Amino acid sequence: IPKDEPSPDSVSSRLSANPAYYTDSIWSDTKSSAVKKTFAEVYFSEASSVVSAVEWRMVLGKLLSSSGGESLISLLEDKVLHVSTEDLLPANPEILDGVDDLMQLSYLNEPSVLYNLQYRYSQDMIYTKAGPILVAINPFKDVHLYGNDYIEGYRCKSLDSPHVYAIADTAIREMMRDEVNQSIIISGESGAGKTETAKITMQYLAALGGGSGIEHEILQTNPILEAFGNAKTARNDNSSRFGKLIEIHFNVAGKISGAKIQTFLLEKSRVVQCADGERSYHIFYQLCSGAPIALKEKLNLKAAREYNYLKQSDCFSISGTNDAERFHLLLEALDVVHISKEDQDNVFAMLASVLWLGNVNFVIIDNEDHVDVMQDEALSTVSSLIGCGLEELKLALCIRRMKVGLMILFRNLLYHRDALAKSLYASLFDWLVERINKSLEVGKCRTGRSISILDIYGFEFLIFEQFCINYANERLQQHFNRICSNWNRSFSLLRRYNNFHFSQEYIQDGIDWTRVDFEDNQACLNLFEKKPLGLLSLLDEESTFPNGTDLTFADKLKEHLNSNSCFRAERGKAFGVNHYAGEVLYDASGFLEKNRDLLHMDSILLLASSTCQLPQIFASKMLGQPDKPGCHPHRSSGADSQRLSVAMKFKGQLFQLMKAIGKHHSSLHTQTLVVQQLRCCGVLEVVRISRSGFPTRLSHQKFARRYGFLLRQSVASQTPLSVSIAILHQFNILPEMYQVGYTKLFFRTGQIGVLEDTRNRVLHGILSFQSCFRGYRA
Ligand code: AD9
Ligand code: MG
Repeated sequence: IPKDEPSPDSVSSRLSANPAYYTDSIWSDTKSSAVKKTFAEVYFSEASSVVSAVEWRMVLGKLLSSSGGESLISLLEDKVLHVSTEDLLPANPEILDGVDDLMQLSYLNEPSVLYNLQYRYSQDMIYTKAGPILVAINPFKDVHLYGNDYIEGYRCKSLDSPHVYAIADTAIREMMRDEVNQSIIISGESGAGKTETAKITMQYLAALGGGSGIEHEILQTNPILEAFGNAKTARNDNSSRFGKLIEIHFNVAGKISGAKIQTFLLEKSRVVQCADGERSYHIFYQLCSGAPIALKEKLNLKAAREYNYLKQSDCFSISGTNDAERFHLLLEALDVVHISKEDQDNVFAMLASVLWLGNVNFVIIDNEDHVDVMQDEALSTVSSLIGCGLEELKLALCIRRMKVGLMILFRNLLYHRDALAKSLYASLFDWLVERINKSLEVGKCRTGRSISILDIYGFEFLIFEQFCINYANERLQQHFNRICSNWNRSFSLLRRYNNFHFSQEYIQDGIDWTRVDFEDNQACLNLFEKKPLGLLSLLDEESTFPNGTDLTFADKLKEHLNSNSCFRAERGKAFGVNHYAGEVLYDASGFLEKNRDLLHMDSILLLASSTCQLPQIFASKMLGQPDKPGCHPHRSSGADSQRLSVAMKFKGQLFQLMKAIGKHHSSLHTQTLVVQQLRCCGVLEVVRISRSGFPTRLSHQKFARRYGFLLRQSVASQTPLSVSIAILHQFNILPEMYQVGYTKLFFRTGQIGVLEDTRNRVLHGILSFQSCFRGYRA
């Protein structure tokens, strides 16, 4: 649009008349006009898939002029367009490109934060600080940021640089110095890199606190728990399907003395059912491809393709992963945590029995309204692997005749078979964690010093397990909000003192300080926890009704919760919950069944009658010994063993967890680039609070070098410190806006922007002059 292009003179005069945009770079909202969208696509074509995921797109341009609510901006290739001034956000001067703490940005807005993260990411700087938070962006490749050299670099150095090692180092130092337990909470969406981050953190702690050998054991728990608790999903080839809190204990000398692992809500349903292209737990494929011939024969083990549970999703391998090799690494890890060869064989027998159970089938007996178990290889193998008689097994799998149609009876039988498979697997997982904990047991000389790392699986959509996990994330968010609010309070004195300047900052930065307080998610938590009319109570109530179905549950929700602002009624079995991370639509299908999680009493008695050790242990746990604090299973008078509902058990665990991490000091890592996640985790809010100090720091040398030429008098013989002070005076920077340190200058938000603008204009003048001069000579 060339005719709109203003003359350079009018640009600079408008710029100086418009101090709000003195950096003359701005972000423009491209959603509001079709013309702008074209530019946006050109500009951000590479990133468009990421950005469009949250329907958010901003491009960088230059402000040419601004009047009457309209602005003229230039984009790439000298394209110029009119936009509403309201749609513009100020961008930061170049000198702040890629700052390692978002607190240092002169202008804090989403595009600036995203630009900064992208700028760093493009140079493999995957970590960025945001005040007390460490943001990590998944590199999806090996970045050379880890290993012994790096560990040595960070060891006890109290470095403030953005790295997960620095976070771990701070945790150790503060634990030792203040004798306060520490927690590191890792949050982010599925595939964001939480588990990898947790492992990197553990490696650092092990390197610093190692010596006794126990650190090696602790690290070896990772391949074990990943084999049994991780699976390939659509989003992540190694997705954790359970939550984990590992507490690493230290002695008075700062050396690791032991550890304790707590796990949450293993996704049991994956054992019997998984979506196309996904896999069941890694261990099954590892066992099938890696077991030595003798073990295969002993367990009558076939290839993964032979098992119904594994073949239903038509996905057997993960590119770049060798399951057989992993199996051998797993055997080594099991040795390290002192699980005997005999116990290992017992574990593999249980795994094989789960696989074979999936192949057990039923036949409809002609002319009788009767369904029977098919007597085949699957049935006999299960019976020998579980260590029970064939007849007992048949009896347990065949429920008594019910007055229902044959097809329903058939379905019920499959359901009971799957329930046994799921509960065998879940019991095995719990047993394994218990055994690992025994091996890592903290010695008698407990010091009470520990660092906990929480790696809980991220926000996902739709089904029951995710309903529980999203509830847990909601609680964690509240915990985080509280930490930050406390932190906020500690800044409030400073803020009151500097009230005047802060209000100036608001105007310059476009910062809305009224938004600094964290959005409260109590309303959503109430929606879950309220009694008797909350999501969890209603779910439990409906689960106890014999005639309750997923549909009656969904209807009840709509009846009682419709007026709740965090709840949205949908058609059929669907309902929406307004989480802090955004609205999530749930499908109540399977909620009741999964919440009841019943195992038929016949199945439990079958396990109890086993001649093998593991099934016996599992059965006795099911029959009433509380296997975890907070869970008090009891035997009901009915035919079924009625345990605490899954949701209530999970709630109990969650409260314990909050109690545990509530006592600690926490720091929080968060993952991924997407703006929505930054919003979810309140990253911008934290940075806003942090910025009430003096976030921009420059050494005297750098400052003098960059701005010294602007001084009217010669400074050739002066020290960088005196040059710096002369610059500050010449530009009338208010004393409240900076602090002079021994080696550095500290500035309040936005100050560097003013100086940069002056510098640019002077430089621009000099360059124009030089080009005229060259033209004349030519
Ligand atoms: V889930 O909620 O358990 O589905 P996570 O745990 O957030 O998820 P994970 O740590 O498993 O994600 O990371 C996914 C993949 O990203 C890993 O398998 C690695 O291939 C990749 N990744 C993550 N972090 C790093 C890293 N720091 N360096 C290199 C990484 N690769
Ligand atoms: Mg994970």
